[in-house]
Amino acid sequence: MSPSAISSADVQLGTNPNDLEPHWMPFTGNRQFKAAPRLLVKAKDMHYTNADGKQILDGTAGLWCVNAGHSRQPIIEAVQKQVATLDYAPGFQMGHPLSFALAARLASMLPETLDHVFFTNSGSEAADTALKIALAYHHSTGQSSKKILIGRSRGYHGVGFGGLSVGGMAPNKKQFGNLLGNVDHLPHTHSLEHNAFSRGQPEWGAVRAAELEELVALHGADNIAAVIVEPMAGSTGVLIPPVGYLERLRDICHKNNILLIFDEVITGFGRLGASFACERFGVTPDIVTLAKGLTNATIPMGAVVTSHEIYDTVIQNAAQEIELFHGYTYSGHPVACAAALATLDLYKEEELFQRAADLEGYWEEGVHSLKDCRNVIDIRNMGLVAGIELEPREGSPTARAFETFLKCYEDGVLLRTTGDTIALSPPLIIEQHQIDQLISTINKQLETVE
Ligand code: PXG
Ligand code: PLP
Repeated sequence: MSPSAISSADVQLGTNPNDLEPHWMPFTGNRQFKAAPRLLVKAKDMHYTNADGKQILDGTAGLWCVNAGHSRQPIIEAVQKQVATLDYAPGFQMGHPLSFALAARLASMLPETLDHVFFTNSGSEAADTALKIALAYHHSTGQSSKKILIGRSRGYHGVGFGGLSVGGMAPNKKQFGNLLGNVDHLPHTHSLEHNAFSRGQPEWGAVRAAELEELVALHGADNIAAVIVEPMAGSTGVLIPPVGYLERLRDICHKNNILLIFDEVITGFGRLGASFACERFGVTPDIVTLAKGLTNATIPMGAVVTSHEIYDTVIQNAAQEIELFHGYTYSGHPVACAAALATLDLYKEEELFQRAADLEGYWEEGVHSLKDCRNVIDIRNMGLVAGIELEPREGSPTARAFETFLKCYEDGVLLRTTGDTIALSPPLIIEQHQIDQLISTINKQLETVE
């Protein structure tokens, strides 16, 4: 078959193992996958269809991103219409109406002070952009010594050099050396000793925010540009912020003229039963990063939302015409903007953020019913997210969770695992009986994993 004859779901792969070889897959055991591939060919609402024609219940909203469920008609139509009307427009020194409409829409959804939007194509680009904006802001005020970026142990901010440097997931970093200088890390807040099987926010842990004062004492406030954290750490295995923790970070940043960045790539768009984590926790950062649920993952897109104070400072103090030397070919891509606008309409029309809040109690009962399952050492939840942590198997950490993932997949349910934690984050349209299916499948399969 000539390459031009190949089209998406019609491709018949797998008959020849070499078919899979050329694609270097991301964050995947390539050898393992290619020896026993798991190919998805279709999706609708809560389900994938795999290459064997089997229905798979999506317990992870793809990769935490398909919040309104799969292949939703209004988003499909918006994308089809846009691609046929204005496929692309240059974003540098030119514009098109949809990106302005989308920026205004996002600003109206976030806390009042967060009202200027810079578009990217992914969460990784959003993280790197946010860090660069923080540096540019201090540069604009003449405080160029403020260069240190502080992240957190176990944090995930994507895979660009900036996000990876402030990130704190060891396996993601160790192949790449020291990365950026001028970086330090807060400790994470996870503690089985104090917080195992907490429901919602754990009581213990605000004390870990006080470490920021230590870092300020160590480096000097004059040298620190920004602190970046996920309000709820997702990728590392669902760590819910302890009561008072985010407030304390906010307070210390205020006092020391350090910008606070919330990476809401996962927590945005209803995941925690509110539009954004900053709304749920009542803590407003200076910068928010978004991606994933922004377009329901139909078309890749990310965004950085900053306060008007940051925007005004960088814009008004610029000596040159172009105030910020940063941007991507596809920043504010018209098709992505159309997908995002249709997605935000759908969230609103179906009140999906409220739906996540309404389901939280049922979800919490469901996930905590797994407490006595084999090897379970912790369960954490909030909104429509849960982490189920397993005791690592001696000598082969992560194997237990991965085997559970494989078995559940065979049994018609898609999970995500990270280390020895099973992470659940279904589309917000999930029905109670589907929550029951998800929980009962995990319950059954956990008992079969040694
Ligand atoms: N920040 C946060 C908080 C994220 O969770 C990114 C940035 C990077 O976004 P992109 O779009 O560049 O991937 C993320 C992404 C998982 C998993 O299951 C998590 C992410 C992506 C893929 C898988 O652990 N988070
Ligand atoms: N590499 C080269 C050679 C380029 O010309 C460009 C953009 O013009 C890039 C990388 C950056 O690509 P993007 O703007 O899609 O991030």
